[in-house]
Amino acid sequence: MFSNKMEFKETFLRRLEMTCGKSFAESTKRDQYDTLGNMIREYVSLNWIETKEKNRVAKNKQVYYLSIEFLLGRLLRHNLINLKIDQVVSEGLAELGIHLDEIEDVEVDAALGNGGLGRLAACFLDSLASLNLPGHGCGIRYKHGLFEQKIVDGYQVELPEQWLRHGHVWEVRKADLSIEVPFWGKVEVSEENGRMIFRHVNAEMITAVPYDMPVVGYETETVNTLRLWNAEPSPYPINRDIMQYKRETESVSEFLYPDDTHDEGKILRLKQQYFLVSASIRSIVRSYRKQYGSLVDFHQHISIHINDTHPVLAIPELMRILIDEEQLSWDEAWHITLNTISYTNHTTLAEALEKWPIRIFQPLLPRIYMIVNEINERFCKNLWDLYPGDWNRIEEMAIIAHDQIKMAHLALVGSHSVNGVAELHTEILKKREMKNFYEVYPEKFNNKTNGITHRRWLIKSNPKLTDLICDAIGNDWIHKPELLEKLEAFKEDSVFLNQMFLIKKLNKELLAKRIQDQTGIVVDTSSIFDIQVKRLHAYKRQLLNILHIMHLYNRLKEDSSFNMYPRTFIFGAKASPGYYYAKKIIKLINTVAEKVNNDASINGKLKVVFLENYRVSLAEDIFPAADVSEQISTASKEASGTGNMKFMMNGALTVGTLDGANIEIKDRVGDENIFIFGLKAEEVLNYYQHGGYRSMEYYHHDKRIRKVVDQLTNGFFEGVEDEFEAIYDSLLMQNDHYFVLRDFASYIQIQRDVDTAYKNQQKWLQMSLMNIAKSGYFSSDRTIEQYAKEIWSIKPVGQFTTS
Ligand code: 26V
Repeated sequence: MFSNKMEFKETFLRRLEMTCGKSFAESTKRDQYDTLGNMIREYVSLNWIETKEKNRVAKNKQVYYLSIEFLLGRLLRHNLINLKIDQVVSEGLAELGIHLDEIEDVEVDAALGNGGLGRLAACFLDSLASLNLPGHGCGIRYKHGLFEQKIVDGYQVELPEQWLRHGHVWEVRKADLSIEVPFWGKVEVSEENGRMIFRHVNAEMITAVPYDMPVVGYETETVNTLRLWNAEPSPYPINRDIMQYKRETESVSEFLYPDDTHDEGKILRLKQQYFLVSASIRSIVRSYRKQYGSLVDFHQHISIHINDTHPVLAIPELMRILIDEEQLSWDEAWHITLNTISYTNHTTLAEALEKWPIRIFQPLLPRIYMIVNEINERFCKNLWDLYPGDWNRIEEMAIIAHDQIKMAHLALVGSHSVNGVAELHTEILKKREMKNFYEVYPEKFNNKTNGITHRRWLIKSNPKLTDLICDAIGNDWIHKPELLEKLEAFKEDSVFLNQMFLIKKLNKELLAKRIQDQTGIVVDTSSIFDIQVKRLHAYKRQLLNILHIMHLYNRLKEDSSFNMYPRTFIFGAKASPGYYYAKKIIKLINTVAEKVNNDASINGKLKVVFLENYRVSLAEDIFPAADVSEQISTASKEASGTGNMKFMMNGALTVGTLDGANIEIKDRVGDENIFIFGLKAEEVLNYYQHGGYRSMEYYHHDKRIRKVVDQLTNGFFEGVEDEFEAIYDSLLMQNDHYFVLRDFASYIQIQRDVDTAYKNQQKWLQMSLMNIAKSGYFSSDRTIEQYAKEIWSIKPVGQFTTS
């Protein structure tokens, strides 16, 4: 299509006129973006076709990653980089007087996810393609992604997100590949030639229309597919009001669920889950049948991974196809299903474990319910053989109990592999949360510590640091990120360290400008940029951070000689719309910011910034500018965390608890290059089990704590005396479930250590360097290689015929 700058410019100008029907002079930034996006998508289409063809001919085993979320962010620059044409394009555009940055800003993030789980899925797609692995994503094409957040008077306000308003250049609608997904109705059972026949009758159909997006690997010819399903009215006849039917149908792919905290609309969530699963599995089976005919060797050519329990109905759906359509026996079908499906657990929080009341499940999915019931009965029978008479254990482990279906139990029973997302998390699953299951199926459990794609989170987001690294150690690390270790050789190189410092400073200036544009707050770029960005949740303890800031403010006010290095605390976080407590924390952060930022007497030593609408594209500007990374969850609660890895890779130092992947970061950088504080997981879990914690005692015995806690309600924040009662109560009346006061003193101390360390610039830069050098392990390429080898048994696609 184009192989140099000249050709690019010619093609671009011609296409612009053709597609927009305007001259270049008349064209808008959006016209230019659309033209470029369409060009790039077409540019990859040959390799896209060839990747499919190659996999088919070589009969490669393929993996399908089923996920209710894919938090992709923007794709233009990402694709340009992976195709290695970013330079040709940006130079070509520059000669036409166009800045690629400005065109990039036209693109709205594809925000089809809430946080870590969805972003992980997006990083995995990038690694699969970049490692030439045959792996595809299956998800839902939500009309509205995660809500847009505005801060009004310190409060979160949610607006519906509209990423499809101007269309989406990266997708291709494939209406001819649509699938009809049945809901409601009845199952008629009959017997024919000694075989039970199940017929799902009077079902209401929803049409699932696939939209495919190319997933381009870095410097490879592999182009995998992300297939997102759109819910549309079916052409099948229905017996009710057509308008109502249309509305209900379309609502299935209308909104991404921001959480499960509300009962209302739960049925819609279950519909979404079956819609995703049924459409995905049936389209996989359809193309499999076309190639192989029978399904008896399905598991040898196909792996289906379920990202958390949301797609767990893949298990009964595959059973249904194998039994009802393929006429296999239960045992044959079970063998194939078990060997096809693998499952990742992403949380141990009880409130996040999915359960469905039978009264909702059975009428909506009658045939699927029958199969789940059969799986449960057979499983309970096995348990009875293993633990005769142990009713309690069987009741606890059953898939269906007390009129509820437990999705995690179904996943554990129906898949051959169950993994946690960091070492500690996997140990907690094995020893505590899923102990009973581990006893029955020890061979299923394994760990796959999360990772992040260094292509987006270093190469794309921090080009200056990338260039510096390449100048120092060459380019090999891009394909083998563990080679970043070579940077260790520069530990005593003051020229190199100084360049690191200058790059950090430039990145901080860029962020400072953004902060000023967005909030009007002027921040000092020579202060420490101390950042906590992640979903707002009590267990992540943004509260600990903001109470500590209040403490620092108190110190500065009380004692004019109190010596602290100037610090800018930056927050970004969305709270679930129904999560009252989380919203109060946002208001508290903004209230503290207001007070501190406007108090001239502290000489700008402290600044507090809340950046609204935290999302992937904003994150890309934040991580490169961070000095300190806040990873302060209550130990045992954060399954892994992945923001921690993004900060580390950009040279920020972690202030963290021994939780999730923080532990593995510490193991790699060493105690001297990280700031660890607080209770350990074992201690937290013991408190939960045996009691013994009284938050009130910490309040009474530590006057620093007493002061900040009292300030929540004593009029210290003028005009909002009642605002923070719920927070006050959680700390004192409800005994501080997340141990904020318990860890407070230790947090103050570690933050003093940070202050001291930062004052020694050379030392700080060395620590920062060590973090970058050891971050290669946390590339999702390593994670995906482990999944490919140890769970999926898939191998890279061979060389292309055209190359
Ligand atoms: C979901 C919900 C929904 C109901 C309200 C409370 C609540 C709390 C937590 C969750 C988390 C759902 C699963 C999830 O997103 N887990 C995250 O997965 C990341 C990728 O593995 C991991 O890095 C994070 O530590 C983990 O929280």
